[in-house]
Amino acid sequence: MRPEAAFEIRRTTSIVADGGSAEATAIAQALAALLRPSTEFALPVSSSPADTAAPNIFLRLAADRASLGEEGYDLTVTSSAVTLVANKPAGLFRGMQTLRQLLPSDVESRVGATRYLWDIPALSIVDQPRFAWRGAMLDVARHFFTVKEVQQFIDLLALYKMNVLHLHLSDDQGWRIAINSRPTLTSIGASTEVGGGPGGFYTQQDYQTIVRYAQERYITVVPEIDMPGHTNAALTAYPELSCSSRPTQVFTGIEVGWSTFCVDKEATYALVEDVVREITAITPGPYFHVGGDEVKALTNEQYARFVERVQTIVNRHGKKMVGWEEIAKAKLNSTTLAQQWKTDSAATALQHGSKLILSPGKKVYLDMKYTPSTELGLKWAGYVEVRDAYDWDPANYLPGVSETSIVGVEAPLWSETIRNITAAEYLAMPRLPAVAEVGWTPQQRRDWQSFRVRVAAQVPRWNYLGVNYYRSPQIPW
Ligand code: TNX
Repeated sequence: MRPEAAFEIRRTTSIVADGGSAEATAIAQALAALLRPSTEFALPVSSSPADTAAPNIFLRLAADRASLGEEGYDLTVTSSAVTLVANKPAGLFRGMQTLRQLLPSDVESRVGATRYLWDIPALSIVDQPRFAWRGAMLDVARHFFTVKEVQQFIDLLALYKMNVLHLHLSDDQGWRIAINSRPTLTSIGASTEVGGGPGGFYTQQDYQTIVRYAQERYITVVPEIDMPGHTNAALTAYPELSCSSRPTQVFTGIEVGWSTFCVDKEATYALVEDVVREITAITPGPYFHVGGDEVKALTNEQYARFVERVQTIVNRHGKKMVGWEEIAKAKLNSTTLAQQWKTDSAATALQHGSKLILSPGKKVYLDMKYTPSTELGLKWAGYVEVRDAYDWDPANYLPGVSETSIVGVEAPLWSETIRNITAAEYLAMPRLPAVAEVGWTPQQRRDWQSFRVRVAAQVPRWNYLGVNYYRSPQIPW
């Protein structure tokens, strides 16, 4: 049987946003912008094709395709047309990433690639994600990352159809977002970082730039202010919120678990109120992450009382609470999400009716070393090679936790040992695409042997994009 002829992008091709909706048009424009530098074609975006005889690309939002859900898409490629249909704009955006993957990798070139043919193989795909939450976390507190670096990280998430960027905005070593009613949080609390570097913080405008950049890629930003522990930076600005009230020193080391807000002081809740109010006001997504991990300086009763009160504050500001799994010691409500990173508290969280985000350290912690000889990273959860990150089933990982209790998976990248985006990429690639596939593709269609070949084929793209990666011996590069 002869394979069907491929679609070929020509100079005369139009990108047609069917129906001309603002969202479909913006996605069509993003596709035109992606294609322009490499192909040197200035493809028109319109609501009807400039040349009906040309091979055209159609993007369509179809109200009658509810079965495609929030992010599913239906892609058909023949020699005469590309037709991408989705029920929701996010689905068109995800489908556009598939189209991007189907094009020759030279499409990623930012200068004219002298190429003969911009072809897309004939095919038809109906595709949608297994889990609604497919995320990565960037710790901008231990080391600060610039807005541009965060955008580079978002680009990687978008390429692999992830939809959540969790920003760890505060920790013992730094407070990284301006709170206008509490200027010292950043004027004092952002002044350094692990190792004693200059630190830094985002103005609210910077944060909104990040949020908008993510939003354009259908990625939800989940801001985290870690409390009541991991709060030394805040306590350098507000020493009166520690139980001892003694001035606190800036901290540039990496030990955890020793700092805490004094949970018996009303002033603590006044601060939390100001912080939650200001951050939720500039966060369009439905979540606010309160951290809650590793508090060794409080009793369980004190800890639970704090988390319950903060849950009320977060909910009153219209957001659902997310916290690290330790929050299950408190009474959670059913809209709260518990993020599992060890294994011990899943059952309790489920009893509250809360759902889980799975971030098991041994599988998806992007800051774990790949092998003993990896220079960057930590190793408390073990070494995490690419296959470890790929070859596990979220629905089969924690005893008593099945598919319906899991909202999804998230890969945290803690930054004690990484100082810039190049180092972040080395740890994220190729484990981040591995976790992306754990989150997107149903278990029965996942296969390590297939993944390792497909991920190797990504390298020319990473080279064009300037993305650093670990040359794992498990991958046939
Ligand atoms: C544990 S995972 C932490 C972080 C560290 C990380 C390093 C979690 C909720 N807390 O404070 O940065 O290990 O891997």
